[in-house]
Order: sequence, then structure tokens, then C-alpha cells
Amino acid sequence: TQVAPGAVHVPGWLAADSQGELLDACREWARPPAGLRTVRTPGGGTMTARQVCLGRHWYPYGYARTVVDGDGAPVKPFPGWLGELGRRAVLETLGEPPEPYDIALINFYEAEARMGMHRDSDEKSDAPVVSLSLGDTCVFRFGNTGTRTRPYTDVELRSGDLFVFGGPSRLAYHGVPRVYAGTGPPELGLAGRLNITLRVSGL
Ligand code: MD5
Ligand code: FE
Repeated sequence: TQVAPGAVHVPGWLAADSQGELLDACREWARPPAGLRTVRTPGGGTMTARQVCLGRHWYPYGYARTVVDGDGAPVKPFPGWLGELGRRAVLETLGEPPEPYDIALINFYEAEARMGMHRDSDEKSDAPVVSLSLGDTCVFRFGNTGTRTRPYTDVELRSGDLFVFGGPSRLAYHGVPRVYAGTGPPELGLAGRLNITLRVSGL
């Protein structure tokens, strides 16, 4: 389903077994060193979703090879199979092959976690961002490029959903105002929500 030009939502893109494999991988990546951490914003706040990065480490607002604002360890490598998954996602939705993906940001939302409206502008490439969701259903809020304010399009993202943000939607404001606790597939065994985004750093 196209939500806006270049913004395509594919419910249930990942089959149940693929969701389980991706979750297992996320659990490995979440372990220290360079594991799951709390992100501190420049304003002195903390993000309620916790994060782990592969390939390069995102910190407000740039990319580094080590966890500069955490344990300082080298960031875990970005695996080739994850890049292939991203390439396939973009081919199937936008019909054009992207540049090779080299970064993953994995956000873990517990029941009360959310993400405020923001734009992802720290990548030097305009390649589409690929988003995969696991676990609890959330409200994903898709906004506009020029302003953080309304009108918004609210979309529910469920376990296994794919969302690709390319073209004119790449720099749109977006956020996660709400996670519905306990709504994920019971057989997945995840309490909370995971979102994996694949990006091209352009570095
Ligand atoms: C999430 N993550 O559900 C979202 C999904 C983040 C983030 O926002 O920055 O880690 S990715 C949503 C996204 C990425 C790039 C562009 C747009 C949305 N967009 O144009 O709406 O944890
Ligand atoms: Fe974002």
C-alpha cells in the first residue's frame, strides 16, 4: 500500500519463521559489547526506545565506528544477509535496486516507549530506508517533509510488516506515538516491539 509517494507499506512481508530468525539475530546484537543502549539527546533528554546499531553507530547527530556515547566498543559488523534482505525489499516495493545497505538501527520499544516526530537526515545518501517491525503493534505516524505538524497519516505497524521510505518520503517527519503492549504474535516470544531500519550511510 502506498501511503505517500515513495512510502510503501507491505503488511506481513516477513513470514513467521523469518521473524523468528530476525529476532534471534537482534538478541545477539543486543548483547554487549556495543549492545543495546539508552540514547541521550543533545538537549539532555533520553529516548524511551533503546537502540543497538550495526555497521556504524548513530549518535545525535552523526555516525561513528565505535559506540562513542556508550561503552566505546567497535560497532558490530553489518551482515551481508541483512543487506540482501533490504535490497529485496526495495526491489519488490519501488522496483529499483538501491545502493548497498551498510547500517542497521534497531530500536526496542517497551510498553511505555515512543518516538517523537523527527526526520532522519544524518545519512549522506538519499537511498530509501527499509523498516521491519517485530512484536507488538504500534501506531506509526507519517507526516510531511516541510513541517513537523499536521496533517499526519497514522498507520498501524504489526509484526512482520515492511515499510520502505524512498523518494519524496525519505526526509518526511515521522514518529511512533504509541505501542500496544501484548499485541505481538505469542509464538514469537517477544515482549515489546522491535524495529529494524536499514540505511545507506553514504560514508
Ligand atoms: C521505528 N524508526 O519504528 C522507526 C521506523 C528511527 C525511526 O524512526 O529513526 O529509527 S523507521 C521510519 C522512517 C525512516 C526514514 C524515513 C521515514 C520513516 N519517513 O519518511 O517517514 O522505530
Ligand atoms: Fe526515524
